[in-house]
Amino acid sequence: MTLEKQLNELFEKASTSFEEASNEQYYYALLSVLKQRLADTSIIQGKKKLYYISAEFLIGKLLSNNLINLNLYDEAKTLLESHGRSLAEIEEIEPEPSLGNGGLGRLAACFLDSIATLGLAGDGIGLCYHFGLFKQQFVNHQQKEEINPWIEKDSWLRERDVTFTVPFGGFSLDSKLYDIDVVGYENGKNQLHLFDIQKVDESIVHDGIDFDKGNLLRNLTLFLYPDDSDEAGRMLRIYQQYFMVSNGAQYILMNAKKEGLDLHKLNEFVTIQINDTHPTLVIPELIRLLMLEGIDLDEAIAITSKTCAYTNHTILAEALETWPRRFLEEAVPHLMPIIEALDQRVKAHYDNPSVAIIDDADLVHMAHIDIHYGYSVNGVAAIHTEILKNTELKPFYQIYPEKFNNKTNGITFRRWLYACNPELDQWLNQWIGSDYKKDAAKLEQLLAFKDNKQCLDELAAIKQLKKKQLAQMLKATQNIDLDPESVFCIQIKRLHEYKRQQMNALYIIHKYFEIKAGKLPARPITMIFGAKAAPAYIIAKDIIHLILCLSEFIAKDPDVAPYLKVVMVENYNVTLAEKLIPACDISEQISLASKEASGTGNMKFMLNGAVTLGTADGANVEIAELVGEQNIYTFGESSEQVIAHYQNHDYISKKIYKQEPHIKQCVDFIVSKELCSIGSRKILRQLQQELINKDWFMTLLDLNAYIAEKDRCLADYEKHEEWTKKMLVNIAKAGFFSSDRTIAQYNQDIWKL
Ligand code: Z15
Repeated sequence: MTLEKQLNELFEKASTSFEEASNEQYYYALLSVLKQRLADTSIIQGKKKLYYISAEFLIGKLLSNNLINLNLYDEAKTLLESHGRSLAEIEEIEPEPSLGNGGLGRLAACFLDSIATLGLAGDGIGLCYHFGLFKQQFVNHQQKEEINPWIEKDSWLRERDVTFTVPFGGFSLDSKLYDIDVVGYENGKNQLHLFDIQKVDESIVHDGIDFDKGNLLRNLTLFLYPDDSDEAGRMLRIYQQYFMVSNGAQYILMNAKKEGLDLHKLNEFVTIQINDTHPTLVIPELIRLLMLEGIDLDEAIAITSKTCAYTNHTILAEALETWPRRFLEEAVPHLMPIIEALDQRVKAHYDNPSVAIIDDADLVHMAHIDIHYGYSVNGVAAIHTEILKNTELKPFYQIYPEKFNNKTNGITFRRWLYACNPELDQWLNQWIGSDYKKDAAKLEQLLAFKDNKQCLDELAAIKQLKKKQLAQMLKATQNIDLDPESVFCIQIKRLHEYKRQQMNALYIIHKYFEIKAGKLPARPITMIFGAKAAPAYIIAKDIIHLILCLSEFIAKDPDVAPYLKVVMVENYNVTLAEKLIPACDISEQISLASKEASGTGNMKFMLNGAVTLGTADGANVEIAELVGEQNIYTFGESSEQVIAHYQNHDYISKKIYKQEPHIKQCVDFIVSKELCSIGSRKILRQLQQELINKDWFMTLLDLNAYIAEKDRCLADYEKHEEWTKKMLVNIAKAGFFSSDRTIAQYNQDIWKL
């Protein structure tokens, strides 16, 4: 049956028509039709199955994604257009499930898309948070958090008839399972299993995102923890993590038994990928459950160790989870004998306190459990894996060199090209055909048209169009005025000191001084930010305050406003990223070298024809190797230099502040009376002092190099044709960053499905 016929039937039932139906009616009709099509899609089968366990799956809206993968996108588009509607306006009705914080959660979502697209049997296991990552509002130039509900009566969730009992110290909780179908691009489907508790009480939330954290029975799955690369050492988080993995492990064993598999050979039929340390307790839990099946401790440990593999996503000390032993004793006392047994085995083998599971301070190191009792440890970009092997996890690498491997991250082109930039997709189809959709490496064929004037003109025109579309959208939704003729520099990512949004803010202050002094840029510059700060991360919130104050201050200065504009979009999320990325000229990837494990926004920008301005960090390094130095702007100290500064304690920001008058001038402007009259003197002072006296992530170290390279980049932007060539080369070389490639490598080296 055609989409048209199915929608028509639904509209008739609701006494409406293609002409009269509201966008809402269109959305829910499409949802219902697609859910049926998904239900009719066959589940991918295989002898061995992957379970990707993750506390976060930042799936974003699913309407366009599912239309594309079910091969209904063109049909839907044409149908809607014939009735004067657009997919974009109907998609606005869909709430975004923000079930993740940032890169790690979005990566998990891209991976599910690629796993299904490659026809691999692999399900996600996570939690059904009732409120996704908070909604961000700006009030008085400051971030305010609001709840972010997404579950409606009709949604992509499918209620399953599956429940497990999860034991905790002193009580137990029954679970309820919801599934979301994950359909591959022109392939069968897998599932994302999201576990919930039976009775969630949404009413206990009051005043922003505060709630009674003591009432576990009612609030376990209420919220996603709003921290990214930052540990929130709260008790509730342990309960969430154990609830997730116990349900996951019980689900895996239930299926294994249903299929009559030999549990002694579980590793031949099942592999579990542990996404960062958050699901680590699956290891002792699986051991416990295998023992309940009559398997002895030694064998249960051996089976589990051959089944579980671990991905590390960060070297930031504050993100490497450790739990005080007494927390675990309280929450999951039944796991403690197993964790202790695991620890004793390590201590019996290795006389090295740095690889212990339980350290002298009685802290339990989650990553250490994963590395000793998993069969693979991978980093997420080449440089990151090297740092793990040579620095962060060196003692482990010496014990288990064979376990360590790199899997450079990737992104799904279905969402980050076809869905968000259909114009660019069309252009690609015209110049190189559509083979690249199944084999991203084919994008390199574009290089043949590097000197083709028409090809370049069309590319430049698409960028211009996407900038205009963004301007219209931001005007309509946030009353922001953008000049599409200006150059768009975009930095969108979680707010964190190591990502150095504050360095970008200092560049803005530098430009402000230049313009004031009569040194005008060749064309107006628009600096666009989007970022949420963890609610408890004070400095991050202070940086947001600075950016919002600068934005207003510059807009009000008639000398400067025509040349410089600072925009911070409210509530940056996946949906906004899909609009911002295609409109970007310069992609800001300016983290302190060694600190950004990979980054994935950098890949999305490149694929959409932005040129990277970045440090030699994470996947930027691999982007630079691919595109060549002509087509990227790199600056700043290397990861080796930065690591040496930390080891030698020889970075002292105050020294730079005192020695470099221009840097001092920029830093001191943070507390100028102009800015303090717009914002809070106390907050701005606090931030300025932080930069002078601590600056843990070395903002001042690279500021001069950043200013010089950004200015060179902006000057090159004026060489129109050369710039468009750079855009083309970036697109042509982006094929490597398809998550289809990443997943093929995970499968070949780790999962062997
Ligand atoms: C997170 O988003 C990332 C790492 C973490 O340890 C946590 Cl808790 C959250 C990010 C990295 O910062 C980023 O560099 C990487 O691209 C992403 O994970 C996916 O690997």
